[in-house]
Amino acid sequence: MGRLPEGFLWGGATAANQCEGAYLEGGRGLANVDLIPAGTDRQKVMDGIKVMLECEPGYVYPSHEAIDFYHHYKEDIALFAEMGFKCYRFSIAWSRIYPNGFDEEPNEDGLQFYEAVIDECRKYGMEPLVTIVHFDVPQACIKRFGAWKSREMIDCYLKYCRTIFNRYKRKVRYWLTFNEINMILKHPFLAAGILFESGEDQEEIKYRASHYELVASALATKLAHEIDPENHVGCMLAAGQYYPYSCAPGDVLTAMKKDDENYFFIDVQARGAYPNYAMKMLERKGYNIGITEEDKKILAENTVDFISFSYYSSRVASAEPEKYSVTSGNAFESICNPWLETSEWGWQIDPVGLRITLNALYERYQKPLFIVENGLGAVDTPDDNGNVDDTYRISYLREHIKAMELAVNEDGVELWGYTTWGCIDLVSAGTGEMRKRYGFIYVDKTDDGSGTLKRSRKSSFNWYKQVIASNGEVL
Ligand code: BGP
Repeated sequence: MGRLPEGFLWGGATAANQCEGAYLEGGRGLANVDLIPAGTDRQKVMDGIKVMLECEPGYVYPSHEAIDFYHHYKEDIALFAEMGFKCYRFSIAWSRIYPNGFDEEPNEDGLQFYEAVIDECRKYGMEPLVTIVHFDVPQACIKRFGAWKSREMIDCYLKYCRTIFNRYKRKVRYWLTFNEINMILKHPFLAAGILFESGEDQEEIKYRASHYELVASALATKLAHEIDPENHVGCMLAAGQYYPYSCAPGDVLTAMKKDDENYFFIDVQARGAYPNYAMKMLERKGYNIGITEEDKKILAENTVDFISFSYYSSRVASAEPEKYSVTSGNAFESICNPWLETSEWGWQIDPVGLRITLNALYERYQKPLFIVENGLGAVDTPDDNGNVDDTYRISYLREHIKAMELAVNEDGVELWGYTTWGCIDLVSAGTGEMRKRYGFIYVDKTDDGSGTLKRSRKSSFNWYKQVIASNGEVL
């Protein structure tokens, strides 16, 4: 395969709540992500249907220990460095910095923890790519303001941003404002701490909360640039192009409309204004989401520098969806694509779809792109010697990297980097399971909480190392 441009940022990605554990250590406050249990009620809590604002007896909360990255970060980052990572994407837990979200002063212990993580990356020449919010909202903000239902969250968020932008100035140059910002439409409690009262129009609330996040994202972009003009700020979309089920015009139109529902967020963040189709939708539904003239100015003047996204699969839509069976990959319902294979968790596998998505995003926005999540969640079974031979993961990644290289070298897409999801095994966001693994590094921990937390290299570890060393040529 062709090589990628010099300086291409190869690496891996994690999120605080899925790997750190130590949920109450170092002065950390509780957050929505600590209140989402594993098991059958997980979905209802993530969707804001079952209210769980305190940890309840009888439930297991996977974020509380996760893989204990909090106490293992040096060992873990050393392993990333051994693979040759040029970049490590991680998130800061908001409630480690501001335990309640609205505290007067930040929590020094939390600031020091991330400083140590960042310094460790820098020691190995690894660029930190920091997600400011990866789904987390301090519990106290949910109780006091109803989380992102309220405009007051913008000030809390900006205070947090100001603190971390100043503290990590010149050490961190790449920032993402909100992980998978469109996830708020699918799992509002997981993604934004939102709960619903009876009689509320849930969709209207989701769009209002989205609006506050979009304004907060634009103001954070402004602030990051003021504090250090060398900061690069990106948005982050759960992406995956919709295909029409057939060439029937109704299917094509439906697929286009389904894409708009997701691109809406990035249209605002990258172009600086609500697109007409969104304004029409809000008008048609009679939603008042509180957009002010001042908001419009903020959005227009502070667009993002680059567009990042997660990609796990393409999606399929039809004007008559009831005729077909559905599958759901990364929360986005889709008609089953008969041309594709499916993972053990029902996510369809489509490397060509990555090339299509890269082209679609680049054509639409003409801004640099960054793939910040991609990977295969699978059951890994260590052999008698404890080795995991994850050839299935290698083939998944190989095909996706090939498609990415074609998008860059044949189609001319400007792409800054590629960080695979869950470069070390961690808790699944969707299911709360440990057995859904994505890593190059195996972590000895099971769903019942047992295990030594010992880390070991899978076959994909050495494979990815050679991919990075050859800058994508040897796959
Ligand atoms: C995205 C999230 C990640 C991650 C990934 C894989 O939605 O940004 O946090 O977990 O999907 O999903 P899952 O963990 O459900 O397999």
